[in-house]
Amino acid sequence: MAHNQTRVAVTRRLPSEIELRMSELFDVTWNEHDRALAAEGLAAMMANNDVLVPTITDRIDRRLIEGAGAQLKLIANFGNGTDNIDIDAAHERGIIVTNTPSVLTDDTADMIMALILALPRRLVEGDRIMRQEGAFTGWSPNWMLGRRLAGKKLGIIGMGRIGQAVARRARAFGVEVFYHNRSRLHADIEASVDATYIDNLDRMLRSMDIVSLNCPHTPATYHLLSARRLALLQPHAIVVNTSRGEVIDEDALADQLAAGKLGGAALDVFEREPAFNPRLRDFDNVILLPHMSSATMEGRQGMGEKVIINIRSWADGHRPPDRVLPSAALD
Ligand code: 8YV
Repeated sequence: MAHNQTRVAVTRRLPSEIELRMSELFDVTWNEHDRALAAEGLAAMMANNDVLVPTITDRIDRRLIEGAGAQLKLIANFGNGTDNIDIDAAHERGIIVTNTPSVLTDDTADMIMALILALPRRLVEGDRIMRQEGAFTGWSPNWMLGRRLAGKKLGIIGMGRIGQAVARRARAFGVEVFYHNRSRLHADIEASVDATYIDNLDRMLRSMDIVSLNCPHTPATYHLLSARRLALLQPHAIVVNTSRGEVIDEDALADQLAAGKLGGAALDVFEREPAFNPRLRDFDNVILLPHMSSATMEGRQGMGEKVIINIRSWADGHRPPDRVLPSAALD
């Protein structure tokens, strides 16, 4: 199929350079209003386009996939995680699904490191104080004491690209790194990230000062940090979640914080996004971010370029480079 005959529907506005290039290459339908589409809007886009470019705000479930026009052959997700798409249903219908890996690894790892620094050093709390007229009355020895990072133990859950990038950064700050993963890393990679594998998640949780969630959301990782597991953490431990809200039982986390049994939490993702448990606003030892860990101009540009490359390869009759297979969706 000639590229400019490929009909592509894009569910959200993208960086302008990417939109321009896509308009040159393909016959594109845009969502001009840039508001998340309801199921009917998505169904309309899937009824007569060859390619759908969704984002995390679009739930492409089995019903939508089964109701799609026969011409829909590619779902080129603008995003790394694909838990918004029913990969099995797409596979059964012969629809290829692709994602945008690697281009947001460094940005996400930088944000995780920023949160690992910000929470124990009370960065956001300090800023909040300065914005309140008269709240800062002058220095004193016991003012705003936090906790030192060097020498602490970080437990990374999910040691893929992002987990490894976090490990490298944390080592530079003198942090001892441990990880839990479905399978142990190859010895060379493990040595290069200087991290110790712990096969039993419960055992790892009991001894960490910081826990970072870097695994995808799958049926196997839903509520991986359950009430029972959160209770295994040390009372000073902090939890950083930039993966998916569903990986933590958010209500149990709020209970644990309210009971003073946790050192704190830094959350960029939420179980019922964009909604979240409002009790989380009450705690000074919680940092809340609006799903922005990968939000850099360079990252979004890279994601857009990946989407274009995936569509072009498919339109040329090649296998798109970033295919997501049903088995990989369970990783
Ligand atoms: C993206 C993300 O911005 O790529 C991911 O998996 O979580 C985000 O950082 C979002 O998914 C875009 O669709």
